[in-house]
Amino acid sequence: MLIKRTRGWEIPERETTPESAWSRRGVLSAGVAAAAAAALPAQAQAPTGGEDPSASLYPAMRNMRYRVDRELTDEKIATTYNNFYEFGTSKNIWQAAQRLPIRPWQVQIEGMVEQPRTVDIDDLLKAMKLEERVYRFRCVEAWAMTVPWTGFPLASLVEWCKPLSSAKYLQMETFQMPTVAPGQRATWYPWPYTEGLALDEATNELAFIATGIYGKPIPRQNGAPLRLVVPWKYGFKSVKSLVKFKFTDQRPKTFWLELGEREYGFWANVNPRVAHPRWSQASEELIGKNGQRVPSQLFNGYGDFVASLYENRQNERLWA
Ligand SMILES: Nc1nc2c(c(=O)[nH]1)N[C@H]1C(S)=C(S)[C@@H](COP(=O)(O)O)O[C@H]1N2
Ligand SMILES: [Mo]
Repeated sequence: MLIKRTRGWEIPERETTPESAWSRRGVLSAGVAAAAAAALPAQAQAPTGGEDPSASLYPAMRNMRYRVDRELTDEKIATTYNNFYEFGTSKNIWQAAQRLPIRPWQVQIEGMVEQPRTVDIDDLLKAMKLEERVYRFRCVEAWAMTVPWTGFPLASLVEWCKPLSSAKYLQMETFQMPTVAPGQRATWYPWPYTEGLALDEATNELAFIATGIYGKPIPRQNGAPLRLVVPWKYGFKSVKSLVKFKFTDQRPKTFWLELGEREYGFWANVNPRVAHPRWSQASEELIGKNGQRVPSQLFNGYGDFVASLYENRQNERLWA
């Protein structure tokens, strides 16, 4: 079927489906919603991993500015088909990931900021306004999902961190716990998993920190308790289980770039016309849809939001 591409903000609000999130958070009073959540403890929890002290923050209201012309991936598939090398190189790491302790969880803010600080995840969650966004997600391995993320714009976190005007990049780091994460005992990988964005990318409205998916706290296998989501870039940029945000004027080294400069660059924007050295990026498999493949899109379909970031970077290797 041919679908006319409509920019998210061109769709009038009244045409959009009133999601359960709207009624549950918007129409019910906070007290009633809290009581309802208390009556349904099983539903309020992540599918795996048990109690989460932030469970009552979910679901958050969906932001209808970000729309996709695809069905959501089944929650079961999005939470059992994962890339998380800290727990193994297969897609089937969700059980191994349950060993990750996600409380207490401290996040360090360092580098070129007015005041370096350490913040507890639950204090950070209180400081940020949560919303839900449905984004396409495109792995460099040519598979794709459509996930309802809950969290906050990375721009809000950047603002909260008060970077100095000299800062040009934001480096983000995953935990390092080789006793918990068997993959980190493989010493040939450059642990901890590190990623980075230029600061104008980090403050682009699409760049998101996810703390939940499918209206619940994010499960460990998907990057609890907080992970990056940059939907116009290949999935490996969307670094999981973050413990550090560092503002710097140096382009950060990144995990995949250190492993293979030829295959994985810093910018890693989706481009169907630029093949990976070992496979085509022209199309992608929709995970959980019986092997269905669809054409891939420049910037994963988000060019209206992000293409301008790269107009003055044409001399860079922008794709993969
Ligand atoms: N720390 C860490 N973050 C990571 C990865 C990883 O191995 N470790 N894999 C990346 C890759 S390649 C992809 S495709 C996505 C997968 O996210 P998902 O499992 O939630 O779909 O996470 C990214 N973030
Ligand atoms: Mo990926």
